[in-house]
Amino acid sequence: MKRTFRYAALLALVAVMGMTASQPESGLAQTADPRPNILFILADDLRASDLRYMPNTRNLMADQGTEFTKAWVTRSLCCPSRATTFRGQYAHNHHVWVNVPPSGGFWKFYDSGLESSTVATWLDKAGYQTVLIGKYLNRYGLNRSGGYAPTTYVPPGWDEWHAWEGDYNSDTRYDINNNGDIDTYLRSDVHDTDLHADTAENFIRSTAGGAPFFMHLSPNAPHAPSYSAPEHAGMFTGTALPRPSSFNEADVSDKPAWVRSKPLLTSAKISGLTNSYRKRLRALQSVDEMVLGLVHTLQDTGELSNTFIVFTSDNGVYLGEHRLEAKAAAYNAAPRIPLLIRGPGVPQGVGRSQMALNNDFAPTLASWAGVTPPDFVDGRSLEPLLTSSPPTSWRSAFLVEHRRSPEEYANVRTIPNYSAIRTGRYNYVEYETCERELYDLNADPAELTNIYNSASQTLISNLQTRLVALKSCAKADTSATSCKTAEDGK
Ligand SMILES: [Ca+2]
Ligand SMILES: [Ca+2]
Repeated sequence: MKRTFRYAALLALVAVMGMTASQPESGLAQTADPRPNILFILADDLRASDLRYMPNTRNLMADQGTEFTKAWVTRSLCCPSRATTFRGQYAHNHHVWVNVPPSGGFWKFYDSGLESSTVATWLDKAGYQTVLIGKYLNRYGLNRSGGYAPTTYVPPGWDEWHAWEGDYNSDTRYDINNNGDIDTYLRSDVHDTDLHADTAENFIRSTAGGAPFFMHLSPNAPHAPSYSAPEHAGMFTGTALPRPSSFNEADVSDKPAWVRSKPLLTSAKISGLTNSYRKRLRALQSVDEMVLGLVHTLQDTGELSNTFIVFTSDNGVYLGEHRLEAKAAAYNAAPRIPLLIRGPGVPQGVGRSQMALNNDFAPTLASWAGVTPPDFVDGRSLEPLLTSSPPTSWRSAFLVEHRRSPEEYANVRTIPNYSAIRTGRYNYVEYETCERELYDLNADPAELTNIYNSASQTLISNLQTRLVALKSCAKADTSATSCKTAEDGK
């Protein structure tokens, strides 16, 4: 539904109620929709630990909201994770496995018809004003061969559309599809995150007082090459690369062959990672300022108290942990994401250690909007955890999965296919190579010692049984265990 149509509908409603359009604004405000606005902010490749360098976000979202200290994506790669965010499904149920066609990317999502039912279409049908600003899905704005082909296409469910075209790799210019018009911007004129922030603030101001909005706001930061605004150029020039105990893991004899084949990081490699890390932190400063500007705009327009704000990421990345870069593996840093939520009734300044997944985003947004999500959704609403008395029973495990494709870039395609189960205590990984990994996260949170060969057969067999149920779980298929049942282990 278009905004103009909604405004006409609101006027009609006002007329039916015996009021006239010439009444003062307070008369209109009384008829306004009481449902909350939803602002969903999805950073790209942000690590949970990066939040320490985002003071506004910590202050406005963590101190004034709830922080999920164990939030995860179930496939740590951009496009599959974003498909999950829009649909609430594990990758084995939406089948968008990678970033490039034919097994993934925008084209897979489009060709499979998955756009016909997303959190945007659900909320749009319920009368929400929906808007996407920033990155949509990898390969949007590229043709099937990967050539640059900016598009005027707008997927169903979106009333307003300000989507990034193509890759994130031009030092000089970029294109945005603004509601069907392709506009070109110069980096020397406007930094992309700042442009998205302006677009978002303008949208909030233009819709304030009308139907509730759902905004999917997805900056490219801090994804490589981590462009930053000129005013942040001098920051973090001496900041050290984090070196957790898993950094440049000395002994990888316990690890599968694809990790054993990685050499120790050289000092040149570590300098490169340090440089990348500093660029990431600089790029994040505009995201942090964007959060501040949006909260102020919501406050100015009187919408803040009735707006849920989610701040999260599509995946983490490795910065030398286990000698790795990039993502898609099952070790902590890539599937871990930051997750901060504030809004009406959400406890402030508290943490939740229950497992929250990207599968849960779409059903959580639906529950805030009063919409029942479709049967295919695997995730669950996080609403019960956003009260002062969260339930004592919650999922006790979830699945992390990976399927490689020959088209995908080397850091991803060299990881053999695997399915992994994470419980509160264990991370157990089964590779297609028949290699196995098991980490006791209580004794070895850095995942330095694979105990598969010394673990009890009972433990292995319990984890295997649960993994079998998880990797084929599906709600729509009555012959499979539902993902909720498989995660609950009951
Ligand atoms: Ca990403
Ligand atoms: Ca080791």
